[in-house]
Amino acid sequence: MVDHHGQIDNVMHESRLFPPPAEFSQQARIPTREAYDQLWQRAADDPVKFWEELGREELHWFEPFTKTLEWNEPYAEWFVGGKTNACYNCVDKHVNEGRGGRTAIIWEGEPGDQRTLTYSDLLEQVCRFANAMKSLGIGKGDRVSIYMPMTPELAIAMLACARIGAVHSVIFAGFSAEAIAERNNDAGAKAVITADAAWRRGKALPLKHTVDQALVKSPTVEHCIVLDRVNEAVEWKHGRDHWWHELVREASPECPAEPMDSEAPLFILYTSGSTGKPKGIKHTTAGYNLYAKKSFEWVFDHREGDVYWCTADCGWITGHSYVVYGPFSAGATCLMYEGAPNHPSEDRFWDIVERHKVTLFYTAPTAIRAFIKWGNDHVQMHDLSSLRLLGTVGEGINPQAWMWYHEMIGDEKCPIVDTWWQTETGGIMMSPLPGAIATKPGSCCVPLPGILPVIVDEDGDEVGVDKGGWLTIAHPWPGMLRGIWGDEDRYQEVYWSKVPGKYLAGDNARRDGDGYYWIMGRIDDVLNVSGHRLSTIEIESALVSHPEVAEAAAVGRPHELKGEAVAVFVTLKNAKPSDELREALKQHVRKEIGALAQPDDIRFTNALPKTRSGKIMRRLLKDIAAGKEMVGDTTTLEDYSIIAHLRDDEE
Ligand code: 6R9
Repeated sequence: MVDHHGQIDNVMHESRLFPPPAEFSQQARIPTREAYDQLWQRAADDPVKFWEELGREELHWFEPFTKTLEWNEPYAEWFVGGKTNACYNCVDKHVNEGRGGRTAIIWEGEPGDQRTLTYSDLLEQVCRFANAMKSLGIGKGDRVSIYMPMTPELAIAMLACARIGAVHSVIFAGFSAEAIAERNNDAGAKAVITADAAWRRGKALPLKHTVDQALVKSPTVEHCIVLDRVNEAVEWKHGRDHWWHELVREASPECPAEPMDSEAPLFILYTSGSTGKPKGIKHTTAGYNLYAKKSFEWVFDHREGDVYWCTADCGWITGHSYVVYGPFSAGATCLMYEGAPNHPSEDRFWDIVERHKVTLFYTAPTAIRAFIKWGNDHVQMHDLSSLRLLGTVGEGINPQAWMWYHEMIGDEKCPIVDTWWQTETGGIMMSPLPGAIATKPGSCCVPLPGILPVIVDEDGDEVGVDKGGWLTIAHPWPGMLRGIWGDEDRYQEVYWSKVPGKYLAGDNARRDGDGYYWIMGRIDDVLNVSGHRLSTIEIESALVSHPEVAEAAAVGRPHELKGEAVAVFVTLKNAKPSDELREALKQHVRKEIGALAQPDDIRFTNALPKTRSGKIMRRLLKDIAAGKEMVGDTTTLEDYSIIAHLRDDEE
């Protein structure tokens, strides 16, 4: 029985079950629990054969592969010997098979401007831009940073790189010049693609200006291509800078896709780990492409006629796999929106859903919490009856927010897919299959076919039902990362050293008696702020680079909208604590990393609590930041008086 009035908001005790709506299941790709069980079991019995068949059927091959998997732990090669092209699979395939007239992108700019591109239009624009890059000498294997607003050109730039075999590295357009330079240098980028500016809540963010500052410190970058989005005045370095529109005007609309080795790098995407330096997660061509396509089809149950909207920015993995590579490979019609959800008012998303008759909607819990706060009126003034499926990603969704999404947005008739995955996994690993799996609010439910999760203890032994432990994956899968750009050791160490033979995800999880998975947060010092991964050490490094800061510790604390907020504890060299300094430090972190890492709270203290061996006691700081009266184990604390002092310094 479904209990709509359960009071529980604690995922440890959540037991409500929401079966898939019958009308949804009837038409679904995977229509029953039995069908899912059979498919999953068949894949689990022989994962290599399972992926071999899909690999042959689902991708276009210039040359067929000769071996499905070459596994030398921790190095996987999928579809060895084959040649394919991710851009071809996303675009040409549809045009060549008679689907060129289908809408690929429905785009809405923040000021309200709109564009629609068919798959044929997309092909032409991708080819022109690919030729434009070639004319600058950019080709196979070159790295290209992309720092752009959510415009069709962002997707076009990614696809054009894939087409010519260049490796893209998309940098979210909120990152600072420092962060861009760090990524350019780590990847050895040859070019940067950007725009004059981006619209954000009616203001123009000067992207080109930020890139100019980064390029002073990016010696490998030879070219900067600039999209004229906002018509802002920009500085220009002749020879280095090129207008997008001028390049494509002269470029030919024909550009055959480059046959790429299955394992040729497709992109690098930087994400935070538990050290100060961001990791360049490397994904390759065929396996990633296949996994993005199949997971998209399974999880969103996509079919012709759907209007699919994933609200993620292409600066994150969700934008790579579920704005670009997954949906385009599946021939979907994708909505892309450039701006903020509350511009010009808090109903912007629902206005878009109504006007474009969106059927599949995928967003993040942090957005859902904002919608709840803004109030139901903004939702109720719109007709959302086109929706047939809702999804979430980026962090756990608490059952209360889940219920609001289910009732207020889904009108109790849309399955909710709570999708667990990571930059490293390439695609969704666990999620309810919407036609087959009854959902539980707060649970990401079950693994996708071909995915074998195992929860283990610190000795690597599998734990029992309802016992928390480390989430690992027991068998390689095509979408898995292939390494960290330029850092083999770190790849081995982070993901493969603690639990031999299994991929260590970095999350805690438990599996309940029905076989449902519940994600219980990170095992490392990675924060999840509004669904974005931040490294505590990265924030600390930024703080200590300020001349007045002696030492800093960053921790997460619960936050109503962001999920986690950044709280930092700072000891100063000579300066006296002041509100001005507090503000200056916030701005400093913003400059060093970007607005998303700006601390919410800064507390000044004479000393940080440390163990006798000198480790900062983060757990204790976490409790203090969260305002908890009782703090956990302090027996190893070196100087107990510090705690009293830290508590006194409430803001
Ligand atoms: C896709 C993405 C990955 C980390 C991951 C986990 C958290 C993501 C989640 C979730 C609970 C979900 N996470 N989805 N936690 N339920 N449905 O977000 O990639 O930015 O690399 O973050 O996000 O902690 O390990 P990424």
